[in-house]
Amino acid sequence: MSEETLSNLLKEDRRFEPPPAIAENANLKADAYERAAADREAFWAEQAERLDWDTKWDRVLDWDDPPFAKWFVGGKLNASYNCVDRHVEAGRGDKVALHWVGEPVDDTRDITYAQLKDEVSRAANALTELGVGTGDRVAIYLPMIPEAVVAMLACARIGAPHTVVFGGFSADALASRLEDCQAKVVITSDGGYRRGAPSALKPAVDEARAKTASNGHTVEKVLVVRRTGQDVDWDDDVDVWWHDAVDGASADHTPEAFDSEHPLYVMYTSGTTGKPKGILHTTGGYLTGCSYTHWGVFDLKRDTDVYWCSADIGWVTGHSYMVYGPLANGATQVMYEGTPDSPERGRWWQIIQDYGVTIFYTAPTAIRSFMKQGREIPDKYDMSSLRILGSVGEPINPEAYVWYRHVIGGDRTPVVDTWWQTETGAIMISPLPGVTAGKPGSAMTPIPGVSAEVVDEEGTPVPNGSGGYLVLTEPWPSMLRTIWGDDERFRDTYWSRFSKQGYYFAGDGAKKDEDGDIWVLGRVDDVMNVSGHRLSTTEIESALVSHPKVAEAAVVGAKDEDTGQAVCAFVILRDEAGDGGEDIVKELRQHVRKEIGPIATPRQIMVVPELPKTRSGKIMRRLLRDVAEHREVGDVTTLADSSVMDLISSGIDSGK
Ligand code: 6R9
Repeated sequence: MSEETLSNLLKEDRRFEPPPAIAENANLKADAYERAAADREAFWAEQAERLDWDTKWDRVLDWDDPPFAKWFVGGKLNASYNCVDRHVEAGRGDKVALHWVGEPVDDTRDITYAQLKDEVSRAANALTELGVGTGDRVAIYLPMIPEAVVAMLACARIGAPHTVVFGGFSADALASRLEDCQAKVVITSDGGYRRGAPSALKPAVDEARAKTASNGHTVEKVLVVRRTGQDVDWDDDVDVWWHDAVDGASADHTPEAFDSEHPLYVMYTSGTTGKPKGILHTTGGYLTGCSYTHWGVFDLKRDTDVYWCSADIGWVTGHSYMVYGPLANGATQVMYEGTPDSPERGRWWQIIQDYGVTIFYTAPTAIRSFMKQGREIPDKYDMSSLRILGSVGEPINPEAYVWYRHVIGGDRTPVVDTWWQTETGAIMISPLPGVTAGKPGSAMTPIPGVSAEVVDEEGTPVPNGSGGYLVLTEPWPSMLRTIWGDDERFRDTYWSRFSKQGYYFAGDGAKKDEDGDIWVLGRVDDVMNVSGHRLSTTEIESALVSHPKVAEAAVVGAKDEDTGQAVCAFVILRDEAGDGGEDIVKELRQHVRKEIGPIATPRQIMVVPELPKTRSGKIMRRLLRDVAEHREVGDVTTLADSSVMDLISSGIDSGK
């Protein structure tokens, strides 16, 4: 990667020291880095002790047959027992596990650990009754209701790997996942609430089931939660109401201890290109990674913190940081069913105020949309309970970071910009709230126990101040074990690029600044080559977002006869900027020119009302590239809102 890359971002010189109160009492202090570096396996073994093991392991890591790792070999445990029962046995049964907030205002439930244990046990008994055995796959297609958590833990309890499919995915997307992992049972609901109105889910399951049947795969049972009360088609041979099967089941269930390497779940990555990959996570290492990072990176104080992760359960963040991490740690957390702006734009801040949330974890895309609405909205709420803020999913623009810290965190709160992936299972690169002086826009350094590098084409570490490919150089407990049913693709995708060194290739570009801190630039396929210069989409997006009229920006490289690729930008303006004025495009081109240099000047800037995003908030640049290169827009099935592309295309056609 050329030296010009990211010089703009690296000009960032704001630093935020950890607040003394957090630094003094931090769960992870600076010495953890040294201890982990001195003996990595001993450090991870120490973290695994956070869990309750039925049988202790006799070997920490088996890396005899890379890239197929085995962690805590010979150990046995039950993930559901670790997330639920052990807290009840320790006398904390009355502690709230979930403050569940429904989409309709005042539809709330507080669920204690004791209640959760009973419900998970009933569901485990019900699943067994329906014929689900150890190793059978169960698909979960539910809205953000407590039954989603219960279903996951019930599967884990009986050793049936779950695959949670995001409720916004289409019947086709569901069908391909059901087939790929040969799911025996699907757990769904009649529907869910979205922006005040019920929306159906069960019909998509019916359709997906018909589709898989025509391809020779049989889903045996569908367990249906009644959420909205809307009418559903019913097949007596297959469909079973949750309240019939679960409510009457016994709340006694003895969890069986499974091998540390027993499959826990398969999570399909949203896949910006190609067929979705079923990422396999197993039990002992994964739970160790989630528990350790949730405790260390968020500095969780079990008895006083109220934690809230806004991610959907159908995304890996919902798995690691709403279910397995926080529950293994006995945390009290908020779970919210709805969207941030329904029924009004302050809904999230209202929830933070009402529940006294102390740790809040969300995505840059959400932060930027709040920036766009203006600080008057959050300013109406008392959010003084917050002490730590987290960000995940994409690089956070320095402006968004500073706004988040300032407006939401009242300038008290460290912001942890956490880099990780579905594949890594848990946070890999992040500041530590009690140790690191945060730099807006940088994910900083690998956490203790993790070993990352930025390397060049040959796999050699680049010097400080240079860019390259982000790799993980040592195995870690929560690493993916394979791609479900496709070991070859697993090797090819992640381990062949730097096979000589045995590095895991994350698919992201990154840069080390002069201090050696890591700036993640985004997917390598989002890196453009303009006249032989490598330019990062993130760099130009950050420049655009630093303009006072711009709320959000997406940049793609479009084929160009002269320069190879040319920069095309799509921008959403801030509400107060109106239509931006006649010269808005010129003004923005000049701004980028000034911020980064002539080479980065966009050939084309399109002012648009929305950007196409996946449910996890990632901008689908592939679709924008189609628009920029005047092609027919490709597959939009993984978009959160598929009408967005029509909006964009029609705005452009009409010359706006
Ligand atoms: C957890 C999650 C993984 C990809 C990853 C990278 C991007 C995630 C980031 C980040 C910069 C961060 N990403 N966190 N980029 N800074 N803090 O998002 O998993 O959906 O698998 O996406 O997201 O490009 O490779 P997943």
